[in-house]
Amino acid sequence: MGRVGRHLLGLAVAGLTLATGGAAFAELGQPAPWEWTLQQSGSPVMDNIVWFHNFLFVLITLITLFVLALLVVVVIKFNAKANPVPSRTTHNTLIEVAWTLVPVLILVGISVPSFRLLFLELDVPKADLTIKATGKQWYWSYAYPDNGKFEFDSLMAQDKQPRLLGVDNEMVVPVNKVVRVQVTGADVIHAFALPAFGVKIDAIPGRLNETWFKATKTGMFYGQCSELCGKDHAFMPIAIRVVEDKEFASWVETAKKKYASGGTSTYASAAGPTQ
Ligand SMILES: [Cu+2]
Repeated sequence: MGRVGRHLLGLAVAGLTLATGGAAFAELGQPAPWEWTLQQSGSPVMDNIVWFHNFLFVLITLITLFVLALLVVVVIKFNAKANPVPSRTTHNTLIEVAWTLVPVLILVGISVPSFRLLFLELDVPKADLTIKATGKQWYWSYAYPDNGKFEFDSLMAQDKQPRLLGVDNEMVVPVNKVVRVQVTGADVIHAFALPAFGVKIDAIPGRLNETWFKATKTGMFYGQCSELCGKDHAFMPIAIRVVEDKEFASWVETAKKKYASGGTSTYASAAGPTQ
């Protein structure tokens, strides 16, 4: 093996080590240093998003390699030296039909899983519990209308890890339950986004948006406001603690008492003039 070959091998090994090392760092529900793929999935919707992403990645790689191969063939076989007398052909019905039809078929092939995913995200299944998330400048409020109608604010906690993602009061949900999240904004447009659950939806004043997730693992999951909403846009994280049913029930009991007086309910104008 030549010197160049050895260098290339060295680079490949280094790259691979970095990649696997990066993956090993990856913790569930939060970003990790050197992360270069999607966050580990924690919900069925995210499973599908990951699958769709990988499917498109394979497809786009094959197409790119095919076009590259064609270009290489043209450059080698049809340059002025190798092919001094060019052909005068201008039309080839078969090829023209093929290069129209094949891309159409590829797009149709993409659209089927794409629409399936869109409907999975949009069609909220029968929910086990509803939480209303209200984006405010610059924190979130979570209301639990099904579990005692309490509401509390969730602000970024300076002293908590992970940095800029830890909050004082997390949203708590039971594992393996369909959680319907109703999202609105109290002042300006925010966006409720949590990568591990494949959730991202705008929080718009005067409008109630709806999304859902079913957490399949217990643990902490972090997201951020994803709509530029003012000077502290970067400091209104979303933290969701997924727990077992029993733990959730006891948390609800504590929360009912703890947040009972928290009647500072600044409900968004979504509950406006029609009520
Ligand atoms: Cu915001």
